Amino acid sequence: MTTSTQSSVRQHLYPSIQRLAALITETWSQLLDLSPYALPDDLGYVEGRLEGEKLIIENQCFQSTQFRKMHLELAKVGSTLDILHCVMFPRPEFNLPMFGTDIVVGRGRISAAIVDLSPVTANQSLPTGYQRDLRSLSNINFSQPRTLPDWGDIFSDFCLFIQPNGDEEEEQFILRVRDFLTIHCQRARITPPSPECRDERLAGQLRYCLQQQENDKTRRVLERAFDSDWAERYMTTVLFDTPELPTPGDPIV
Ligand code: BLA
Repeated sequence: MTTSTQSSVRQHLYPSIQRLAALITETWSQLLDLSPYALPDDLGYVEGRLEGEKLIIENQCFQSTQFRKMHLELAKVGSTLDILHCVMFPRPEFNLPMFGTDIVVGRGRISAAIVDLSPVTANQSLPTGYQRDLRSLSNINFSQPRTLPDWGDIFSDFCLFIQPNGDEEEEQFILRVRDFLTIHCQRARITPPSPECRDERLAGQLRYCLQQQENDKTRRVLERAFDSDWAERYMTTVLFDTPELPTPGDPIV
């Protein structure tokens, strides 16, 4: 399978978004056993209009042994807004956190850049191996940290949320996402299934998705380009669909 097809939207996006998108799909295909994940038929590639400007959304979606769904979304709103959104939903049989990253570019510069490995256990802490790996990363000081909104208490203590200041900080952010993603894929490969805690992890994933659905800024962009029913359906079926019980055909253990 190929993950490198140049999409129509991709080459028109802000350069750091293009770079991070390529890095994510390369890392996935190098470190995980990818197979396709089907999105609802009409939601893979979508176009809407936002106050006269065209909104184009392009989705790439995979699954693997450890992940139910790995989603990379690239969106362009006319010439005003470029967005990269990525979430990896683990199969709940594995003791793995949620990986999430989002870059929002407005008026030619990044306004929000966030990356996290977010816990889904009842005690809301990351597995000890993750904590060790994340703690061993070098310290980077970004000049403009941002404050998380109230719903952001799903994120871990390692969450990085900034407005990068200049090319150098954008590059540092991309390298930090690469660090988080590499740690995640490598940990996932050596994590054996432990099905006894799956319900607890499912509850944690559900909480993560419900709180992400509270992000009014995302919802508003989608509502203006489409309508509120469409935005609701998109947020609950594509961006943050709540996990289901596995069916007998699922490729696990
Ligand atoms: C912020 N997300 C935003 C903003 C916009 C979007 C316009 C405001 C930018 C700013 O505050 O500077 C829009 N993001 C979108 C849209 C999509 C998207 C339309 O992904 C998809 C179609 N958001 C995520 C993920 C995380 C996330 C995975 O999708 C984190 C892992 C976080 N986005 C996030 C946070 C904010 C944000 C924390 C700031 C919210 C706030 O300050 O209230």
